Amino acid sequence: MTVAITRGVSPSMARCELTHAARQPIDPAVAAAQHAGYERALAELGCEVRRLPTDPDLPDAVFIEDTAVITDELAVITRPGAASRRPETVVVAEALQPLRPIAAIQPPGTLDGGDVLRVGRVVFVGESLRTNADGIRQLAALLEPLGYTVRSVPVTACLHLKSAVTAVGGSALLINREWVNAAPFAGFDLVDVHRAEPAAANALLLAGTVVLPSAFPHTRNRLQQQGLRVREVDVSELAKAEGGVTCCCLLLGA
Ligand code: CIR
Repeated sequence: MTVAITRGVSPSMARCELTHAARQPIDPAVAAAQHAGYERALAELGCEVRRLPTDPDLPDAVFIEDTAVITDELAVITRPGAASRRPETVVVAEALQPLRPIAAIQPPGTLDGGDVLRVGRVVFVGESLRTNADGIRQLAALLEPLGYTVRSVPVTACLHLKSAVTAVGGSALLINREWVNAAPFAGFDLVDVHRAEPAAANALLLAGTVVLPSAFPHTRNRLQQQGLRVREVDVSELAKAEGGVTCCCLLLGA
């Protein structure tokens, strides 16, 4: 069974890191209710959901994806690019310790899990404001001996690589070409987000179903026209903190 590790919404979420979005009031209670709905969707899709406790001093803790990169063989604890987020990794490392051999990105490397898009044995890593070349080099040194190919992709127009491109099944990638150059993804079937929904490229593929924010109905239609199954979730309050659907879980065995 796929295990989905999540982390509760922090009461201090309104003080989250923001890069591209303007700060607006965030109601942690609304965010927590939406997060619980997201966890229910993961459970309905067959996951065992394990929620780690949040921390009032870690506003972005709910975005647990950024703290680790997990394969069948290894868990790599990241060194998030935002200094405020580095303490988030402590409880995540403790939770993953019994489940995988553990490695960790070391200074001066930085790496956010949101920059890591794994498709089979190919791992695309965004070089972004959060992930630097040394972090990518360290990840490659850990994964390539295990048979993975690591490819660096420049990311300048959005927060993370997976803000702009995610896997949605088979060889299909959902992409916003205005936020990332499509050239590194030649050979994949590219599904473009709808022009009116630039943030829709962050989708979570789980058990053959694409989990997508309900804010993106035009892109949902496009995915369904491709024969893909879509499960919508309302994550509008989490989106105010620049979070999407990939960033709220770590998956093991997906
Ligand atoms: C941050 O800026 O780090 C958080 N406010 C949002 C992180 C979203 N993470 C992700 O999409 N992987």
